[in-house]
Amino acid sequence: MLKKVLVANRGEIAVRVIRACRELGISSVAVYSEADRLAPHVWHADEAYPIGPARAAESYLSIVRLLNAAKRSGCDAVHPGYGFLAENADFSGACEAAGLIFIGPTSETIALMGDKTAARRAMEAAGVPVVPGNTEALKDLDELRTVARDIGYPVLLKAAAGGGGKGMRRVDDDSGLKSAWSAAQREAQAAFSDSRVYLEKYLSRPRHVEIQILADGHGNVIHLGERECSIQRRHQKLIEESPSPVVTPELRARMGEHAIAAARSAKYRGAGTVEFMVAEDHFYFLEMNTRLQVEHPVTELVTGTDLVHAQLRIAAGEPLTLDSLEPRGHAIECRINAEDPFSDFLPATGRIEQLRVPSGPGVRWDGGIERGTEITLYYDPLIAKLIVHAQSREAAIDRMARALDELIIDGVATIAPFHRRVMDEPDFRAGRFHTGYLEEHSGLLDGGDESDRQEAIALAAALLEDRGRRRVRLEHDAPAAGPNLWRWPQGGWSGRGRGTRG
Ligand code: MV4
Repeated sequence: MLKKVLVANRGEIAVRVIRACRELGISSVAVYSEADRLAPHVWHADEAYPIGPARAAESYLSIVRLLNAAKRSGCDAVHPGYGFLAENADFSGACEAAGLIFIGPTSETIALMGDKTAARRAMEAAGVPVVPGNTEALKDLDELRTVARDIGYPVLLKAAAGGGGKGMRRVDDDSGLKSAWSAAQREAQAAFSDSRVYLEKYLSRPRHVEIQILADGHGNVIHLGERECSIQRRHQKLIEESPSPVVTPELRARMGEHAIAAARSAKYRGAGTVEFMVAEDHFYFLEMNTRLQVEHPVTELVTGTDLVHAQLRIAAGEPLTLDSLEPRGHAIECRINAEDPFSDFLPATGRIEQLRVPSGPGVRWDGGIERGTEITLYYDPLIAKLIVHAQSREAAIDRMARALDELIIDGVATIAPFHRRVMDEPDFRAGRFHTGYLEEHSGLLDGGDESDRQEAIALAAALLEDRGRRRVRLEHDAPAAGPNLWRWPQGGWSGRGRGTRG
């Protein structure tokens, strides 16, 4: 087994990985920026090394500083988490060159999947369905016009070095080609220092369904079913679940086989995700993510598998002992972002003054915050994840609503109230949604009216006084007890309306 792992990350994912290390008897090493001296991931770890200023470019994104910390700590492996350098082929290559095990696939696999046209070629060769379009970067406007007419409008221009929705341009007819061509190239150059673009047929309102895979170094590859991630805002996932309401056992088996073929053709090692778009009974390869994903817990809950344990075991050279299996029950994750959902998801900052974390049956909290944690603009707004598991989708939604009711975060705005509304929204409850869900339900983002705000403030005040969260008042808060107040009041504490006071 590995002896000591450096976690090249912060926040909830660093805590998640450190916990897994402790469970497997592996020492953990945290790294921290000047803004994170008191952050939870630092005290969860066995040792911790400063790696520079708050700015990520000078700390969590500094390959030299991370490798220096790795060397000083004497670790044998590096876990990148997600974000930061997790899908950076230079970083994994530098770890390998320094004699460290990079917990993830090889730098060749990362580079292959980072180039979207190369990935499309590899997938096509492996027999995995890809969206109609071209698999080489476009040379000029003439070629763009030819390919666009060939596959038929509408089409979507995408950055070859892209992913995550940056640099995409939809074109509806010949007249839109020229401006889209230069705009897409300009955006791609600005975002990825690589102006290459290519074309895909535009799919209307696809669902985003992704398959979790695990591959060991001995040729074993399994899939662990799908995650439904269609509830997004500007390409940021907000709610994920497993299984998907639209995936049948037959579809799961077919998508799973293609995901396994994709992983094999990329000589994949470790945990990975094959993203598909699902539109009208067809599914198409979108991207492969060569990392552990934010939403991995929903898969863990329905498959009974610990994906971080699996990553650590695979990195240590152990063979997989699991087999692909059908999901049990239903899991949902709500991302708790420090953003104001009623002000266009404006990032929120400040100090976590009060924190009451939900618990009870089927509830999991993966957090990177504590009372007193400072939320700054230096890092991602994802501060925690609330995940539930229950026997059915309906029961899981009810459980999530209950857990959100228990959650109190005071001091920094979060999108928890938005999630609470979604849990009551009929289309979500019915599983009727696609990637345009939020645009079609913009009412979910209205308001945060004054009474909501006042209620939240009153609840936080109650917590400060250690009275807990009360939808009903405690008996000693009630007016002097009338004759019928021994019963739970239906019409409030006055007793009126139940015929007890005339
Ligand atoms: C598409 C598409 C429609 N047609 N490609 C957005 C993020 C990037 N990974 C790919 N994306 C899309 N690619 C074709 N040919 C629609 C989207 C898309 C989307 C995809 C997955 C999840 C959410 C999305 C939200 C808007 C657009």
